[in-house]
Amino acid sequence: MSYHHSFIFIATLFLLLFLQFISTSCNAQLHVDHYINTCPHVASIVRSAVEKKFQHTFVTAPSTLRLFFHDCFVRGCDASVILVSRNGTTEKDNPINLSLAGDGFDTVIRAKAAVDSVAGCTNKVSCADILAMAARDVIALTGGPSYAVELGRLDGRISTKASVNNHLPHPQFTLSKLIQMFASHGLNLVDLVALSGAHTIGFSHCSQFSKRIYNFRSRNRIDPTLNLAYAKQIQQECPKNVDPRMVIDMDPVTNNVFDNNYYKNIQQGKGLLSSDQALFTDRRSRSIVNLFASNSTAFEKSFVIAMTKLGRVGIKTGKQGEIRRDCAMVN
Ligand code: HEM
Ligand SMILES: *[C@@H]1O[C@H](CO)[C@@H](O)[C@H](O)[C@H]1NC(C)=O
Ligand SMILES: *[C@@H]1O[C@H](CO)[C@@H](O)[C@H](O)[C@H]1NC(C)=O
Ligand SMILES: CC(=O)N[C@H]1CO[C@H](CO)[C@@H](O)[C@@H]1O
Repeated sequence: MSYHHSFIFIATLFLLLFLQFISTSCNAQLHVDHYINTCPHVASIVRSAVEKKFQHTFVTAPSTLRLFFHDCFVRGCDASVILVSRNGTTEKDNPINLSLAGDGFDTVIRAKAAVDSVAGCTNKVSCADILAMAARDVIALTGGPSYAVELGRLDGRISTKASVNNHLPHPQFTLSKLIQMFASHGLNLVDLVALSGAHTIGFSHCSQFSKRIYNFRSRNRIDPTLNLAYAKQIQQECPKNVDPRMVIDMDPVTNNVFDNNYYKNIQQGKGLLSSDQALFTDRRSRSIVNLFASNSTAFEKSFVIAMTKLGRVGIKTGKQGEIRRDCAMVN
């Protein structure tokens, strides 16, 4: 080979490696303007569908936000949580789903229909991206921060009941266990504390905390980290043989507003779930709670960063996924 030929050979090799690098880095990454050419107005189409549903029922907000979290923690943000099966074997059939309000699923189905009804957008936007945008919209609708959502996720084809086990945090988890589970998804302690602030809106079934008010550590007593007056209040709302469908506010003060009051509550022993209160009881996270309680800008900034990181968990690109025509079924 002449000097000239080997130069061309090496240059071509470098060019190919470079192109491969570019294409994999683009495929592996999400972009806020992913739909700029295919469906440029997707964000406003989703927003108005979500707004419409929110005006009909407030539950739209907490149920959609929680659905996004559950989707991302189980097999990544791929809308696998929305898949249904005739034989009842998908993620949403796991008993934990009892607490996933149907309105969250309905929000995505409606927003998808709105997107598909716009010429050019039909079957161009993934259900996973629609869920990520809807989660952003409900946060803003309840008074929280708004932010640009990274897009370009594909929808997964697999959803199993079993994959939910060991992938979602339980309200009885210790802080160490929570830290471990969030870290396995690339989320650090600040992200954990910030994302837990989502419990500033929404509802919890009595069973999620009844041990704390009636049978703490299998003894007939109240969890000592609970504010006593608050414990008595939630005992009133959740008497011993309460209807299992009964739910109560997660934030006893401003439950319909996405604010930093969640952190002020847990400073006072008014964290409804044991996992909420643990953020203040444990010294490792207490200073973060104190910061978010005193500075809502700091909370909002950290929350947006953490939501963006959450939205990158286990995303599917290329042959790993598809754009579902019907969010509830694989193509
Ligand atoms: C840190 C670990 C977490 C635990 C242990 C946890 C646990 C729970 C539990 C037990 C409920 C009550 C469910 C029910 O009975 O209906 C709940 C509700 C909720 N969670 Fe979490 N969660 C955690 C983190 C998150 C995160 C990261 C988000 C979102 C970013 C989130 C958003 C919500 C919302 C919005 C609700 C209210 C749902 C509704 O009203 O329909 N949670 N969570
Ligand atoms: C349930 O249905 C899915 C297809 O919808 C199938 O792949 C799976 O094997 C079925 N599981 C059982 C336990 O029948
Ligand atoms: C609150 O947090 C923001 C953002 O981190 C920061 O810029 C600001 O200085 C803080 N405010 C106070 C009063 O500490
Ligand atoms: C919304 C939903 O799919 N709910 C189901 C959750 O799981 C229980 C049984 O574990 C079903 O009865 C619900 O229909």
